[in-house]
Amino acid sequence: HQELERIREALQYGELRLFYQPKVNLRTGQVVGLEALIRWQKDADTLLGPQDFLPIVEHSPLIVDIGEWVLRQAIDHAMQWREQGLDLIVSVNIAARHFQHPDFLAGLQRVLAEHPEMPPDRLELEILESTALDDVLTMRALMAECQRIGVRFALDDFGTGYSSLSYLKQLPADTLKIDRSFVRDMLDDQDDLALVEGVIGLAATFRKQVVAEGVETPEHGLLLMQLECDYAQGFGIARPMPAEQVAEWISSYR
Ligand code: G
Ligand code: G
Ligand code: NA
Repeated sequence: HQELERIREALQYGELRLFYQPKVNLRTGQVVGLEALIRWQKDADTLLGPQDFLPIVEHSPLIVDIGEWVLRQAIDHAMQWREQGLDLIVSVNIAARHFQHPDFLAGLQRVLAEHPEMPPDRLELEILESTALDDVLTMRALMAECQRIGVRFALDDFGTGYSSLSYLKQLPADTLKIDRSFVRDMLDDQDDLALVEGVIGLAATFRKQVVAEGVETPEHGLLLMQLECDYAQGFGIARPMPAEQVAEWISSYR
């Protein structure tokens, strides 16, 4: 497939880049971490988002190569920020096919071994709630093996899958990320508000941290604070930015 070959070249020629979106603690206002978001700089004026090219590679082995590149690049950036005195958790989105690949754990260990100064607990892997529910027993075992080396897990787009309470109890996730569609509409829609409140309550019950995604306005932030949500991420705080802008953005925040 020609498109797939073109994306393989993009990886080889260094056209893939990571942008980062900050995550802030709603109680302290501190920047606690960043989510790595992949982009394809196809030419000087064309920056493609993940939805423009990841679906093409999602079912090909190339997703594993891209996934390992993302992990390595994100850890490189995290190390650069650490050298500047910034202790941040870097979150990386992991595709289902990459996570379920038999070599995932070995690949993760290899990347971490290349960076012995990187504390594994400063790396968080985001997997979709729907992926985690695919085969709960297998996923639980995979997550537990990764946690044994110290990395954290977040369940992404939480609320869009069908997590039963018993599944949630079985999955060793550290963090729930409330899907941005619920956060976006919670000010106008009682059902979405109830869902946001419900996920925050679930997180408290299961002693997990909770992040609201898609926080676009101060009103969203204020309500989330009142609901005692731990963390927020969204355009209202910052848009995803190139790695080179992160340190300066953090120093000017607040
Ligand atoms: O950055 P943007 O909002 O366009 O991202 C859209 C979706 O693509 C998000 O749901 C995000 O989880 C996913 N995504 C972004 N970067 C990566 C990545 O490096 N790997 C994988 N597998 N998914 C990503
Ligand atoms: O959960 P997921 O990894 O899909 O979320 C990351 C994606 O969401 C990125 O593509 C990012 O650009 C997008 N995003 C981040 N904050 C906001 C926001 O406040 N509003 C909207 N509409 N999209 C956002
Ligand atoms: Na994500």
